[in-house]
Amino acid sequence: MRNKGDTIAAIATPPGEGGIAIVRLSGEKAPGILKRMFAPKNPGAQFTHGQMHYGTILDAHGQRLDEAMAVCFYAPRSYTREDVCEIHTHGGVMSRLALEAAVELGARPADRGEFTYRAFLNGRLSLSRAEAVMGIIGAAGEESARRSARQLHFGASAGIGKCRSRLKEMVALIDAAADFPDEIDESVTAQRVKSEAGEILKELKRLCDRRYARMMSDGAQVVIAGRPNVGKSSLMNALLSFERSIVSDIPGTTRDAVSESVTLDGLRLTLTDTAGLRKSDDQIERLGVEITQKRLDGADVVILLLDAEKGVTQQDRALIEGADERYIIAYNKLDLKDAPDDRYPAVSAKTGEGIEALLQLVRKKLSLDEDDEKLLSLRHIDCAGRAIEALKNIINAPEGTYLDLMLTDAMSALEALGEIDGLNVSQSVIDQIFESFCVGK
Ligand SMILES: Nc1nc2c(ncn2[C@@H]2O[C@H](COP(=O)(O)OP(=O)(O)OP(=O)(O)O)[C@@H](O)[C@H]2O)c(=O)[nH]1
Ligand SMILES: [Mg+2]
Repeated sequence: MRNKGDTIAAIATPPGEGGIAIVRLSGEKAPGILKRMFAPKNPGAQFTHGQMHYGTILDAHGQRLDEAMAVCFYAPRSYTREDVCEIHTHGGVMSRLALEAAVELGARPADRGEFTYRAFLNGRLSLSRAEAVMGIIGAAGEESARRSARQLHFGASAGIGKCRSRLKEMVALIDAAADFPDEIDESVTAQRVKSEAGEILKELKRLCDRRYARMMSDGAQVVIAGRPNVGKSSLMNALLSFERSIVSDIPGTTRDAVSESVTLDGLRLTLTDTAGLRKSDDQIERLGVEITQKRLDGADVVILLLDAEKGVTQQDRALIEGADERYIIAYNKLDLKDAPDDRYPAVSAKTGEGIEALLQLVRKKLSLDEDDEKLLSLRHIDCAGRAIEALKNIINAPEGTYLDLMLTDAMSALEALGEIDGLNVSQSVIDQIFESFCVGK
């Protein structure tokens, strides 16, 4: 990030046409620049904190550009804790002209995430809260937006906060044993430290769920598989409520993976219809089956479809044997024939019967329980992972290990967890985080 003494400016709204676009300035010179490029209708307007004014935007040479609204938020009561001014112009070209005027009058175009970076530097947001801002903006569906908003409000995770407190108590315990060697038995303390390390480690493991974090940021992968002609493409279309995949009664119709996004109870899913699984002499179909296999490996949930009319064939049995806990096995074509047994749920892609219940099973498999403490960001999971390694050293320390060594590991664990909120994080890590932001945030 460049000089933090500069006054920065950017368009904070998405590019393109829109009713309104917001040009935002932050820094010492912001109110002065605003006064030169915005003429309020009421010439005596004082630009009091948070009060919106109607007026005209002018370019750097005082030429009238457009009607607009403008507002000032004075330090420290602003997003960045600096003086912030916003000009609400019409969307499209006009916002760009207003930004150019601000730059000509002395503002510098903001880098990616620079407003939020300043909020972080000025102590308004911890690093994990700043990351939550990004999580909200780029959320894959309502569910992850809601959870990122909670992270913005409460910090990365209440669970991490508790682990940090427990680690601090552990450090105090070791310190006390070192200070009063005659009164406190070192081996008893070592045992207590080990058992506490075990408890904290268990809690951290619960909070670190990479699959959950990935699903929150990218959405979940749901793959429909089965042998040819069982109705995979028909099910795909039924789940999407439109004809995305080609359906025909010729086995081997789908030869490539066909994906589409849907939202299920606020969570974004990528649904993938695949080529039917069978041995084939056709080279293209064989390639299709290879692709299916890859998609199956990366799936969060697999719907393995069987044909109720044909019953479970030898080929189905092989597929069922390969199923793991991610699989939902279901009969299709319930309208033609009742399911041969009640081991698996049954649907009809044709009539829609059972589809709602199938979706609920998918939801259950994704196990988005109400555990709000789980970490959302892979960076946070990496930090917690380093704490876990340090705790393992304590737990596995041989009998008679000096408490000093345990202290070093406890301190490393504490430091690793502190990095989640930005304590002792290197500048390059911070830069990397804010560079993933968009300009104007
Ligand atoms: N009656 C009935 N027919 C269905 C149902 N689902 C699919 N079919 C029919 O079964 C045939 C195969 O359907 P597809 O959806 O193309 O099957 P698929 O599994 O995608 O087949 P491949 O792409 O070849 O692997 C078509 O003639 C569909 O109309 C259903 O629920 N009921
Ligand atoms: Mg198909």
